[in-house]
Amino acid sequence: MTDSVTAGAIARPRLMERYRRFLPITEATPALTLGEGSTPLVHAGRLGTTIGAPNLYLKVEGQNPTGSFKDRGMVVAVAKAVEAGARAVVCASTGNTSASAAAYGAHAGLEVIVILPKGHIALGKLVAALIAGARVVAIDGNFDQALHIVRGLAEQDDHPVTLVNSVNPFRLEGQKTAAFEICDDLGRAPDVLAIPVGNAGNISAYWAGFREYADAGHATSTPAMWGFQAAGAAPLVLGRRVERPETIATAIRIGDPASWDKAVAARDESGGRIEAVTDDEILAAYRDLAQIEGVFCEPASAASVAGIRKMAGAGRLDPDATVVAVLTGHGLKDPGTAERQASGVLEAGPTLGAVAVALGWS
Ligand code: AN7
Repeated sequence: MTDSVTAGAIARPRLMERYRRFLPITEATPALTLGEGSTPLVHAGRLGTTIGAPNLYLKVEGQNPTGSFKDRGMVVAVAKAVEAGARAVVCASTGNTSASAAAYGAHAGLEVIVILPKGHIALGKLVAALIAGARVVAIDGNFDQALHIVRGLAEQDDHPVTLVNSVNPFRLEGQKTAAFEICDDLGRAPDVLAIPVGNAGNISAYWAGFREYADAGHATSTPAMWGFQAAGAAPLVLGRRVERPETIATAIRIGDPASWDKAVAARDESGGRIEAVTDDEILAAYRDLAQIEGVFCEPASAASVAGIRKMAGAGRLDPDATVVAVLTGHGLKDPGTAERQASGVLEAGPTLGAVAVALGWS
């Protein structure tokens, strides 16, 4: 582990330092960092105007070190694991948690074990875990079954491992800092916070963050929390577990969210909603984010913008509302979906004339 501070780390403060007073950090907590947090809040005026939400902002969490919001919680969870004397960490994952655990575990010198649903992990996530040296076990089952297994592994006395899924409370502590950043950047809390929901940890963390920041006097209001699930994996919308969740948004292919009760509380206490969006709606938002705003997120992340479009279209969004959509992960995580959704490469011979023909100029 390193204490070094680079020039970049000064411009972009360490998450655990910036919000130390809101985090469970002690003198004994190692100053772990890979440069997480302090991600951009981008005004999406063109796309927002198109979909009926002109004051739409994007919280671009793909700019975290391993390309997703998971790094905010993982830095705290791994630091606290080191503080407690852990030698190994374990998680189940739809991909991003494993990439994050592998990186922070490597940086801290811990062994990392990840259990994944075979065949349903986007390539960029899988290779990130593997290159960092994590031991990866793919099961013939889904995320919910993998989470059940890692809970069991974490209870085995002969192989002590710390569980770093979002059932580890330090994960949500770290993740709530994104709500602080949004309030700091806007100078106020948004009216609506739109967020994809899978295992339901992040919506719970954001709600805790907005409440704590308001309680501390840093904001005068809290947003309505609008969570969006994929239609084929929408247990919180249906009010019951989904045995066989299916969606192109593999990150949120989860049928039995661990933070179910916290997410429902976030929805109800904030005057919010949790709704479903179809894979087609997700993919349309995914393409539009890239093509109209230049922001390339992964499919699951686009559920937040798909949801805003759907609610605005149904007349359920005040067009004057300040809306923040959380884009949870980077588009490069899932190159396969991007390739299938994008237009193809034009080919031409190595001459000006041939290229002009390929471009339709002559
Ligand atoms: C890009 O990596 O569950 O509702 O194991 O990767 O807090 O689960 C990922 C979840 C949204 C949903 N967007 O957040 C995992 C995992 C992206 C994600 C979610 C995930 P939660």
